[in-house]
Amino acid sequence: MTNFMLFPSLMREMLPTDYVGFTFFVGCMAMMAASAFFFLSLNQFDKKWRTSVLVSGLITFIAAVHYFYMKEYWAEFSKSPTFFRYVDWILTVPLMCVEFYLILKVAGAKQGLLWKMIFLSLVMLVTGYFGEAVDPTNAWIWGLVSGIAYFVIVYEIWLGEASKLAAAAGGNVLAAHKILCWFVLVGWAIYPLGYMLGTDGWYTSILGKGSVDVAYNIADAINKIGFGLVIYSLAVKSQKD
Ligand SMILES: *C/C=C(C)/C=C/C=C(C)/C=C/C1=C(C)CCCC1(C)C
Repeated sequence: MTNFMLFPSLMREMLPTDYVGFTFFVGCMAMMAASAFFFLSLNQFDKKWRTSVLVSGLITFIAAVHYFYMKEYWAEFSKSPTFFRYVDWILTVPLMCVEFYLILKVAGAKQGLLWKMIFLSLVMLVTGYFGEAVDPTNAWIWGLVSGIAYFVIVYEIWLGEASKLAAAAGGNVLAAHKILCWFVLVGWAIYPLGYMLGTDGWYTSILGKGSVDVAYNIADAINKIGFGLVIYSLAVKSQKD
């Protein structure tokens, strides 16, 4: 029989100690609020910046919908919604690459840079999914490959072509690019940490086990909403001068 129960979270008591469930709920509300904020602000921007702010809103909106499903999945099964998690990332991380590309376009960024970043992020995420969901006995190997792709992304934006374009653009774009670089270096580093807390590997004896979902939920809130706000304030500043 088909299960028509849309809101498992309403069918049972939420325990005050359910920190994972709590962060799923708060994450869902925060993503919805951020999306409303970005979408409703669109009218104040001219064409050049509207697309960037629109993409910020799409990122948090896609996440809001996935968080809605993830919080219900958690309420129903008390298991990590790994599938929804990675579908969300596969859609939103390439959109973050689009954001980098859009703000660097003023300095002459080529589409090749965009595809390179998207390719690297897909390698990072697909190998991560294999480590968590398909072949967890080799989690550390998949995590290592994923981590290498992550470092190439970090290199590309901090020292590679993207950083040179940002330097050439100067001004507000350079300042915003720098902040986004810190998001990728520090904010994104929470994800591999969460991965190591949630999978078994040589690192388990050092780190122990923890809630992969709490780590991912905190990281998503910082990275998706914070990243979007950096773009938003870049658009506000650039419009003034
Ligand atoms: C909005 C979602 C974002 C910004 C997700 C980012 C995800 C990562 C940077 C994930 C990275 C991983 C590694 C570097 C190694 C272990 C496997 C992953 C996929 C968790």
